[in-house]
Amino acid sequence: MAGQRTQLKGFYHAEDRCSPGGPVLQSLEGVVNREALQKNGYLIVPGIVPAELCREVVADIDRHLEGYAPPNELDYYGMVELYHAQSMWDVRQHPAVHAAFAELFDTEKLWVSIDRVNWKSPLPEEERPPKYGGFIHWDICINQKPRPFEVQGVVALTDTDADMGGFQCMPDLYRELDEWLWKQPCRKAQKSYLMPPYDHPVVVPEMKAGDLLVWDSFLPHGNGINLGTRTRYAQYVTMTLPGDARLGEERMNCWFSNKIPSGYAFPGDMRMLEQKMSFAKLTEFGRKLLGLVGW
Ligand SMILES: O=C(O)CCC(=O)C(=O)O
Repeated sequence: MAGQRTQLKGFYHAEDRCSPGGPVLQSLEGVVNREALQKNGYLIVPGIVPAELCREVVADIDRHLEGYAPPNELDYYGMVELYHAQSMWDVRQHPAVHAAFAELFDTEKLWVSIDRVNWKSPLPEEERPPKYGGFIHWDICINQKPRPFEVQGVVALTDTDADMGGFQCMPDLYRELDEWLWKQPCRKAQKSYLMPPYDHPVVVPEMKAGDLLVWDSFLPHGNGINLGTRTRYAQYVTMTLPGDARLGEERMNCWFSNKIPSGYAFPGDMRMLEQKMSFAKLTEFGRKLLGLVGW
């Protein structure tokens, strides 16, 4: 295992914002801060996705949303039903993104999630102050013992200040989760959404374009309301250990037919725009990350 990690510890192109002289190669060692993940429930890997690639995803989101804003798509959460743009697959198969997750999982043998993007425009003046402060939830059953190692991730595609409705979370509650669960009236039927007023402080990390934020699925999290002046653009990306052959086939189908991934969370786009497009090109590496070929 150790040998495998050393091999993976390669390098990634840090963005020119880090080095004004142009892109440089930087080691991932020490950049993936496992301690932060343990302590706060999340970590940020700075500048891991190149600026050009972020701009391409932003352009694809804008194209997808052109002339279209039905309430079910541009909802309160900002989720956009776009899954298969080439640019999005290029983020998923970007070697540095994989290297970051490989550091966390201690193995390069991973599958990448097929997930959507986020677009959240500033709240119109007439709707301010907002009635809500965004949402906080969990996507998994938090009563599991022992806790499985599951992480989720989001890439900021543009600079995202703390007032722009981006990722928000409760590190204090993450640290006290066991005690807190114990005090709940019915631990088995624990609701996955927390309702305000909250008992724990909400932390909103600022992110720069190209930053990857990875959080432990046991961290209560969500996103906020955009009270800034710029739109939030983000792409969700995470990795997991490979699943079985049936799941591999389902994923292949999803990619090949530009379908929505299975699961209650993904309603899909009513216009079926993606289904009319050809499937995204995968690198050899991307084929492994999809599960089309073995590692
Ligand atoms: O928009 C975000 O950064 C958080 C999204 C979220 O809550 C989720 O993916 O479960």
